[in-house]
Amino acid sequence: MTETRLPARLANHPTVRAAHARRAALRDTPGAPAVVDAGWLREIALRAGADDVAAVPIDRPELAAEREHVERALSGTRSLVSLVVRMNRDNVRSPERSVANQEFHHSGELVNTAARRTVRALQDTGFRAVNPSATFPMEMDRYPGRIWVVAHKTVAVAAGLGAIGIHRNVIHPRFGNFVLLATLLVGAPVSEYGSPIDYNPCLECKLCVAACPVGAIDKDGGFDFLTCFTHNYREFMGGFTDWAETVADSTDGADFRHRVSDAENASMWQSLSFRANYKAAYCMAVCPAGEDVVDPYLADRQGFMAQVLRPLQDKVEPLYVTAGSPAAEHARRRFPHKQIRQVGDAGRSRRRIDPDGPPEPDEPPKPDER
Ligand code: B12
Ligand code: SF4
Repeated sequence: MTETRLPARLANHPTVRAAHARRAALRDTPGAPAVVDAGWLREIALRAGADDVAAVPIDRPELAAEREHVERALSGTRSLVSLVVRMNRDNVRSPERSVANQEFHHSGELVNTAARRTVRALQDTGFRAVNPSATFPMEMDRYPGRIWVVAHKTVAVAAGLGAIGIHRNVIHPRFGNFVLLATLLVGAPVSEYGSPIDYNPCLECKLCVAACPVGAIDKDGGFDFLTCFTHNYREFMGGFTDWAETVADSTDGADFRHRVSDAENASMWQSLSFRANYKAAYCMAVCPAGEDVVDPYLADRQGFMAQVLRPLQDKVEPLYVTAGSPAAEHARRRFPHKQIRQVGDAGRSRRRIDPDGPPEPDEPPKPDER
């Protein structure tokens, strides 16, 4: 590091003297780090709560789209470190939404904590590092554009911690898709990097396709972002805006209650007061892939479906779809016992700024269709 000449007043300040002393000591320590030791990093991350970890250099071709975003969060990023935290499978599989949501929220906290603790250890060893949020909060001033700082799935795949299944979640070779991910941005090289795995743990069983209540997952691996966003994220940004507009558009309390049920309002209150709750995640719940996960499926496939898939398919619940969408048709055909709720288009603000996006729907949904 090049030293700039400091004015005497600053050079004699106790903080500056202490910093100089510490730097000198570090210089004199044999093997003072210029490179993060991969073994040390792994141990720190596992002790911090991660279940698996691997690093990847920022100049890998598959990370090209991440570079400008990562650079904005930590200029001079050299390596990305992917952390994996396991979720408890039967919690994610439970048809009771409060059980699954609790698991997602708690695992989100664990992965954020593991990431933050690892960053603290890196900092204290002399490295620059940041841990962008694993889930929310994100950069909402960019909404409806890319609001996430770094794409954790892309990094995990590049680092060799799994591959993307038909449902577009990362499947870890051992833990299956029952994992949440975080990424550390580090301003130094790491001594050893991971590489993509040479097979896909996805079994192509298509249970995820059968489980999604709004047909967001195509059996060939296509994923309809807006369909998932409209239903699963009903109580997140897009659905909330639609809900607020419904409040504004209602003529009085009775009209509002006609449009939105008490249970839906209570659910929105819960999401706003505690944390936004997902409506599904059934694709993840039913996925049998992964060495630690697959046994019950292999032992009795019909039994697995009866125990895991069917309760989610049978659950009576509202399904949020836009009028005339393929999701509305899918829901009506496949899940006639569920309540179809036609809502405003959660993705419309994105379309307003996207000239290539589909046109606005001709008419907003009528109250009696909701
Ligand atoms: C955006 C996002 C979503 C979007 C889009 C999902 C997607 N397939 O990308 C929505 C809201 C639908 C979503 C849903 C879910 N998500 Co999400 N999500 C993210 C986020 C913020 C970025 C994803 C990403 O990298 N996309 C880019 C590329 C890599 O993804 P892609 O699949 O190739 O491309 C899709 C997107 O670009 C999307 N898209 C296209 N245009 C637009 C425009 C906008 C504005 C947005 C937001 C997205 C979008 O559609 C593409 C087609 O698939 C990450 C957190 C993070 N910071 O990384 C979590 C993350 C991917 N989500 C996660 C989870 C758990 C879920 C849910 C299970 C949540 C739940 N509990 O229900 C569902 C699963 C849905 C599914 N089958 O994918 C986990 C996945 C863990 C794993 N094992 O892979 C992550 C990594 C969060 C975490 N910290 O662990 N998610
Ligand atoms: S449910 Fe089956 S098809 Fe879908 S991602 Fe998992 S293993 Fe692949």
